[in-house]
Amino acid sequence: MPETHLHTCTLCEAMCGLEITVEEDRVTGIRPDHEDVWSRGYICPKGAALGDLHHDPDRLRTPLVRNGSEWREATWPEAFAEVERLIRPVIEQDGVDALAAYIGNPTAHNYSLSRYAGAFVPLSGITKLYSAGTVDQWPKNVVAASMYGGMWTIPVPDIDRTSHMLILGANPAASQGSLMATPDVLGKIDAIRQRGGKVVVVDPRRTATAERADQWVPIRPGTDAALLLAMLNVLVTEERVDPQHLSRHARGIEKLPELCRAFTPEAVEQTCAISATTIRALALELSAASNAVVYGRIGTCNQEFGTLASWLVEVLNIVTGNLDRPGGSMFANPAVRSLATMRPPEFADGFTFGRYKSRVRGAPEVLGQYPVSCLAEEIAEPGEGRIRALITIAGNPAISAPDAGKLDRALPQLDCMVSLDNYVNETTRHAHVILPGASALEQAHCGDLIWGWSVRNGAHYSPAVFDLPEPRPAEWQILLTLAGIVGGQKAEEVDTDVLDDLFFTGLVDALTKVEGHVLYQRDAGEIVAATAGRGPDRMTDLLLRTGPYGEGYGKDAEGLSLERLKTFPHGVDLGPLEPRLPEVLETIDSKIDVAPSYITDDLPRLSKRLARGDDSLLLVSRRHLRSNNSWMHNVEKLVRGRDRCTLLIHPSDADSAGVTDGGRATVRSSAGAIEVAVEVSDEMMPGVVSLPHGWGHDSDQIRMQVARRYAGANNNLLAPGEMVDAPSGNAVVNGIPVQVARA
Ligand SMILES: Nc1nc2c(c(=O)[nH]1)N[C@H]1C(S)=C(S)[C@@H](COP(=O)(O)OP(=O)(O)OC[C@H]3O[C@@H](n4cnc5c(=O)[nH]c(N)nc54)[C@H](O)[C@@H]3O)O[C@H]1N2
Ligand SMILES: Nc1nc2c(c(=O)[nH]1)N[C@H]1C(S)=C(S)[C@@H](COP(=O)(O)OP(=O)(O)OC[C@H]3O[C@@H](n4cnc5c(=O)[nH]c(N)nc54)[C@H](O)[C@@H]3O)O[C@H]1N2
Ligand code: SF4
Ligand SMILES: [Mo]
Repeated sequence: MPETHLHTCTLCEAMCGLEITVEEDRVTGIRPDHEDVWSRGYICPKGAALGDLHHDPDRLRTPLVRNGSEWREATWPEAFAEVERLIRPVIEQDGVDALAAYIGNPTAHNYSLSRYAGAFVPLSGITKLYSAGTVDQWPKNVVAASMYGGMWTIPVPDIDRTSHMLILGANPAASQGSLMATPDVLGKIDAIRQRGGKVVVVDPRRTATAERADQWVPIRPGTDAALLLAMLNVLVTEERVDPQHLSRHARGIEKLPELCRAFTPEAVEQTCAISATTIRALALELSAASNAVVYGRIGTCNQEFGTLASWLVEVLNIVTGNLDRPGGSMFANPAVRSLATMRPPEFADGFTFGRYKSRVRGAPEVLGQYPVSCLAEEIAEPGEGRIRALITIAGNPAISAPDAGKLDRALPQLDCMVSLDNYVNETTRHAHVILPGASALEQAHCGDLIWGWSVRNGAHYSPAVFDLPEPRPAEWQILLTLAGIVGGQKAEEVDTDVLDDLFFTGLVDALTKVEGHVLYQRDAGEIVAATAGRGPDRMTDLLLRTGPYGEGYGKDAEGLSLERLKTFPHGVDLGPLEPRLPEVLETIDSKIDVAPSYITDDLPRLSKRLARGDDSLLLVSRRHLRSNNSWMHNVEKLVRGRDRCTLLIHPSDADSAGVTDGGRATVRSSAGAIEVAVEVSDEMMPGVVSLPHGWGHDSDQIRMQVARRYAGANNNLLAPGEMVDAPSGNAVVNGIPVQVARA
């Protein structure tokens, strides 16, 4: 008899509700859950492929231990013993500083990892952290920390109510939205237009999102900050700066006129490749709309001026009075607060940056991390403080990090590399031990971090579809075991329940000391005793009960607990976003810092950019609906068909380079060269070429049969590792100077 299970898709921020049919332990169908209160029947082809991922014969279900160039399957105790055998001498000789962790993107989406990455770090004592965050949203984190006092206090477009949306560097037609969690973004873009509003897309490529909008404004990569400053300049000159209710909550607005004075539309038009007339119109339309929102995403982060651009997105929303107002840019209020959003103790007196520097290139730390491109040299460069051991958690930096070739050459130099991952891929092939996590269907799900930037408030719990087969540990147990081993315990003696209790009790204890928290001055022992279970469920129960809609351990009988949430299989809708100022602010004076000097100090670098000519083709990245970063190319039904790893190039540039549609091209940068198929299209603006990221599965050491047949090429071989956005250290993978020639 077929059974039906409801589950949330964890692949992207849309968090779609799925209805999964299982017959004899096999997924036989995945359809949208039309009753899901959040996604209301929306789904994309990736969600429908969760069954293929679950049944993928290449997905690891048993730990692998490397023996020279061979892998052997190991039991869990053997695998952990091997970790201990390799890691112990490194720590004994060089201390825990010789050990680094790399945390990848699926961590944010995975029930175990999202909760326990935050436990793993303090329990293990690891100090060197790298993550996909510095090839992603680090500029946003710097901006949010500096302006609002929380690195994850990132406002989200109120897309359901806005009447004017200016989108820069995002293509939700492929990505489904990012730092803007909602299903069916394109449907919502249509709805803005249907209610008489306007949508403008600023992007070097006429994307499918731009096609759906009212206007496409092509922009030279990396110049969004200049465009936004010029828009600000117009608002200042035309006396349209009108922050309204925000004046009460903000300081530093008066600094803005001086900061943008030199950036007139005429001063930036050549650099941005956008006419002064268009820039004026963009600014005036934004300020004239009854409500409006500026939204910038990866194209405005992964670039030379990522922090300035991300800051200016906030500034424009503030000076037009659109922050924290319906139809503008608002703060979500997640039912389950993510531990990642709690301010680390080292920043108790406010955020500072560059407290210490990386060993090899002297890169300043930003929010506790160095640019991910430092990882390769920190491993490869001999000397005191060298990284000798690495733990990767759900990450594939050998593909996703800039200067990927350098990292690929550095990883084999590690004395110990452990990967918590479901595949033998470009990164994990270098590991000594691979510890497989669960498939998305083998674990329950309840989102936390992602709800922090959702366009409505809500909560959703879905039980696992399949039990995790014995004797496989859940990923939170794997992380705790690794923490125990790194912390000095013998592998066979690590008791994950003890560590879980230790972390949980510590967390509860800390919350009872936070003034204003529901648990303030409550008895920690009683709270712990009143929270049943273990692992992510217990953590979720605590954070749900103490969250904004929680029952508060006896304070509100109607409030949410995990038990109560489970009675809503299609999720609970907690309503549209509501104004949250000033309560959401965690700056020292509870005001928005509109012009943080740490960020505005970077303006001279932008001024210099205006003087620089543009004689080279610039490379940008793109995504595709049927793929997810680097790791879903092993699902035949998602990858078959026309080659998607192609170089998009404008006809005039194709002519100059001597390449033709369907032919092959060599793309070269200062970091490396790759060969790809050419797709000539006027959807690119002249002077800019585009490649997808996440490809390059041609190594014969990976165990992904399908991906190897659709290998493509890795565009991060072209991204020079030293190119970073200065204030955040975020990688510049958009706007790389390249040469294109016939292969
Ligand atoms: N050129 C260029 N580079 C980019 C980008 C770009 O736009 N252009 N985008 C950047 C961005 S935004 C990001 S987020 C990064 C992503 O960078 P990464 O996070 O390093 O890369 P992913 O491709 O997401 O790799 C995820 C890994 O997790 C494994 N995995 C998947 N699910 C699970 C799970 O449930 N448990 C465990 N344990 N493992 C799992 C997969 O097998 C894979 O190895 O790439 C960045 N790199
Ligand atoms: N299907 C699918 N969905 C995904 C992912 C995936 O790999 N596949 N990855 C997920 C992840 S980890 C993330 S972070 C999100 C990212 O979500 P998005 O931010 O929507 O990412 P992209 O779809 O890559 O769109 C980025 C756009 O920026 C443009 N761009 C490049 N450089 C510049 C520039 O300098 N200025 C401007 N204005 N535009 C520029 C590119 O042409 C591209 O159209 O997507 C998530 N969702
Ligand atoms: S849009 Fe697709 S990948 Fe994203 S959550 Fe929905 S079904 Fe999953
Ligand atoms: Mo990302």
